Amino acid sequence: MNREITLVGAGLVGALAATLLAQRGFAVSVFERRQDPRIHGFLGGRSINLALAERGWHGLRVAGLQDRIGQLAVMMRGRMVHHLDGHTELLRYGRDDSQVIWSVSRGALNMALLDAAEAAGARIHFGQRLAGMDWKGSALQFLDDAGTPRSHAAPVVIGADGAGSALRAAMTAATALGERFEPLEHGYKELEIPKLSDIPAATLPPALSRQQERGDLFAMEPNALHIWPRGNYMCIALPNAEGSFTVTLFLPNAGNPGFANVRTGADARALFARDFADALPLIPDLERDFDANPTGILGTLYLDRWHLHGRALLIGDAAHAIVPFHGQGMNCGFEDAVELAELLHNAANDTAAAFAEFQRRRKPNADAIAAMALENYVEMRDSVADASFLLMRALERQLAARKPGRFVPRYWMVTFSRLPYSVAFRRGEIQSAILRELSAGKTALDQVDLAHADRLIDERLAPLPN
Ligand code: FAD
Ligand code: E1W
Repeated sequence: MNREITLVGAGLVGALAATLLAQRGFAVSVFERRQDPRIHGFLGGRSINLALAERGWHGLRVAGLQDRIGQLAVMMRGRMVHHLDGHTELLRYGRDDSQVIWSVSRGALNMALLDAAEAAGARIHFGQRLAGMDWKGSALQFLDDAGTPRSHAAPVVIGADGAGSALRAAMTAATALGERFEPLEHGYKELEIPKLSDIPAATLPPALSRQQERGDLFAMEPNALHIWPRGNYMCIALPNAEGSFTVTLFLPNAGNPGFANVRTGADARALFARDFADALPLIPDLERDFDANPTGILGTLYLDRWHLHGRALLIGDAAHAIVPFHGQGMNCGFEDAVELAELLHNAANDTAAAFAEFQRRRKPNADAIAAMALENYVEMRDSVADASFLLMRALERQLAARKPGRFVPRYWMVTFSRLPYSVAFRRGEIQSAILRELSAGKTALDQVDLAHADRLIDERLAPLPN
């Protein structure tokens, strides 16, 4: 088969795929729109972070990057819920510290992946934006920042160029892909809580002033994902290794509060003073960040097909962008990269078959995590939830302890395992039905018939593989 592969996009997924393919002997060329972040900096120096979970770690492990990224990652044991009255509670994600997630810098992770791709032999061309593809001549057309065109012969091309994929547009021009984008009615804005020593002392509450004098690095608990759930909207904050937190405000686009009404930094300050009062003194540059940073849009991208015969394939967000509320977009894209490298490595000379098989294996999983990510937004925002919801959560933990490997909370299957997302989704539905049945009409855990629970679980849920 043709051992030459061209990738478009050297973001998280493209750089990992380039690494894995180059490590398997492919001659890999990568074209990336941005300049090399190792020379020019990343995203104007804004520190944005992501939650890395087991699926993502697996990809990094296969690429040989676990130790390097492990140095940079901050453990998050659970969600720290900030209630409206200012009190906080830590809700553990897993059973113990063996089940946690990690906050990593997007820029540092991307740069480590670029190093790994080049070390494995991939050639990365920066400042090259895909503008189109001549399918008859098998030539990709790129433009640099000065508008100078460049043509690159590419019999096989992989698009890892993100949600707004230019390769997807070029493929669509040749064959309809059945594309559908479902926008979410909510957007987001990124803000920053600096490391404690960088917050002006005058604005700090007394307890934090004392911690600042003591030389503490972080202004809040570092080993948690902080959440301010407020019903129809929320804030989250993830820690950065150097002591800051990246805050993301999620708001509806319309209504109140909504981005159509919260338009300026001053509007945002008023919203924070009312709804996120404990966070406000920690965000000294609120107005500046709010005015300077773009309002991000969110949604889910569905395609009927991800590939054009053996010629082109989409992976990562280019194929299946999802809403961020499960923290799985990159994790899912890393699974794509691992699966693709394996399939191409084992495909004797039939790229078309490998691409078709990739879609057959990955599409049901992409659809499942897309659905679960949407569901999680609702759960996140009202985690001040009602009594019946809390009873079901408590019961879920009890059943997980009673029936390990059989009743496994959906969040655990998604986050701490590599079970296919489609399996997590299906078993999650069965488990929800069991929880509803067992808790109907009950107000406390000790009223639940556990013998009945055992029977339902044994009947409806086969044991999971190891
Ligand atoms: P991208 O990261 O978008 O990379 C695409 C690359 O292609 C970029 O480098 C871009 O410059 C390049 N490119 C684009 N167009 C062209 C072109 N025409 N020519 C050449 N190059 C081009 N996921 C998680 O797992 N955990 C999280 O906690 C998490 N949090 C998130 C929070 C928010 C607010 C959002 C919006 C997303 C979050 N995600 C998270 C999802 C995650 O960001 C994406 O799934 C991930 O970045 C997808 O990687 P990618 O490489 O496919 O695309
Ligand atoms: C995680 C952006 C982002 C990333 C995440 C998560 C959330 C909410 C968001 C889901 C979660 C890690 N989540 N957290 N607590 N309950 N569910 O687990 O990545 Cl908004």
